[in-house]
Amino acid sequence: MVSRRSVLGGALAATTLPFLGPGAPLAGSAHAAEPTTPHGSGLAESRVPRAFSTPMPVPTVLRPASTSGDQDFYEVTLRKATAGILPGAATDVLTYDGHFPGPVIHARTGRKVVVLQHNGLDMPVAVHLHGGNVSPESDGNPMDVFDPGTSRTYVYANRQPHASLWFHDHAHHMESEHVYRGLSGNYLLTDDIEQGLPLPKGSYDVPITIRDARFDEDNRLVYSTADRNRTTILANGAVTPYFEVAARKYRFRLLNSANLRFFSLSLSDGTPLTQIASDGGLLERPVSVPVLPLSPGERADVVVDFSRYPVGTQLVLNNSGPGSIGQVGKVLRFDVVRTAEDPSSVPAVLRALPAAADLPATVVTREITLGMDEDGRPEPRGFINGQVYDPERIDTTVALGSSEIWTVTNTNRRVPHNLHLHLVQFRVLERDGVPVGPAEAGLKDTVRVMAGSTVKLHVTFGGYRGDYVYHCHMLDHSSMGMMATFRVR
Ligand SMILES: [Cu+2]
Repeated sequence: MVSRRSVLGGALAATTLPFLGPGAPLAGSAHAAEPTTPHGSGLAESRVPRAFSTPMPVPTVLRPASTSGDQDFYEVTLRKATAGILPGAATDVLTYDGHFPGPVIHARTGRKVVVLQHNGLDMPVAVHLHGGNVSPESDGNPMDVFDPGTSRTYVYANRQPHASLWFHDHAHHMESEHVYRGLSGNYLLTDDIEQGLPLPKGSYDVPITIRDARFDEDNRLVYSTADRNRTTILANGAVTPYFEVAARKYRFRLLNSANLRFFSLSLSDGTPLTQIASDGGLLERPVSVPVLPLSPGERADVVVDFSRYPVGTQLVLNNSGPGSIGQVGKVLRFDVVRTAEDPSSVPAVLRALPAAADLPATVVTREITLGMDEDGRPEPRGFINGQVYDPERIDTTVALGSSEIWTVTNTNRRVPHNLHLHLVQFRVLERDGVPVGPAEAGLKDTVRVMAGSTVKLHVTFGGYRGDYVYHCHMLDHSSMGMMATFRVR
């Protein structure tokens, strides 16, 4: 197979991107996000910005270069840029059209989106629409890259219901570093069902992408595989920012774009979050969640009603996931600064989804295992069903339109994983033999699979014939080989 090093070739070596190689320590993989040192970011403590000292940016919405009857056409250039992430300093990042955090594309079901991507970087790239039901030519398969100086047209038919999707780089062996350095953005697909609901809209509907990062003394983003020292938390690209809100309801579209870190999110006053959507769009009903778990690649839309707080209130979005609370325990702070009218509401029923018992009959049951070397070797491998990813191999063949049960087991003793399938939205039926709760019972494309545990999925392979990948979305792990290919025939 192609190694990450050979993919790097001379291309990356000629750039200024630091590459610490696959020999970076893995000892931390058991709790991949836990720091080993008290201030393990590598950044002097004095240079870490004070929490809540910068405003949270709202990502830029891309405008179509042109529109016609049934489609919007976008033109985007992937290029290097600098971002002011740390105080008084510029950090080199990789971007779509210069935007850090990544930009937002708004799409509507039934209306095609065409994106012409120009590769202005010095590495091959592939753009994947995560959660999209997309033809194989436009899926951004890891081996289907386009080179520096060339362009590629991606066509998104949007023949699927509303969902908070996202797009990101998927170039094999490089997706992890590329996403880490900035190559991701939101793709918010809406439809008549969603638009017909009185949920918060416009400036009260805010994407919040959370991730971690590690900086060096020169304000550079440091990337090394399975790095446990990414302990600076970014919300929309800003370090533990504040966000000024009105005393009314907001919809926040939360996305975990981190490579390894699992977040467990909660409000500092103990008020539960009202979760209204998961990866594949609205849940059937809103769910009150005291703590919201979000693994890499997962999305959850929540509504927070700030009208319960007087103006002047400050409310922190906390993280109780792996890691030191002092380093990674705070994500951002909501500052209630004004009152506002609020015509929005959260209906008791958001959409209709078939009950588990009413899902299409399944013809095949498969056992999928996820695992990686846990013995501390310098170049750990990732496996699906015992095999490292080989792009020449078709691991699973499914029939177009058929439904299958996938039983997915994490065979590691300590390392958590998750599983993302391209092309489809699936349903999670069970977790360790127990039916999942309502927050996980909607449409999903990425599911957490904790060490030693098993999830049972119902997957319908609709839309397109072709080859697609499934992989752990801890991108360091997929880079290590925890990826496989299914063919829809
Ligand atoms: Cu993994």
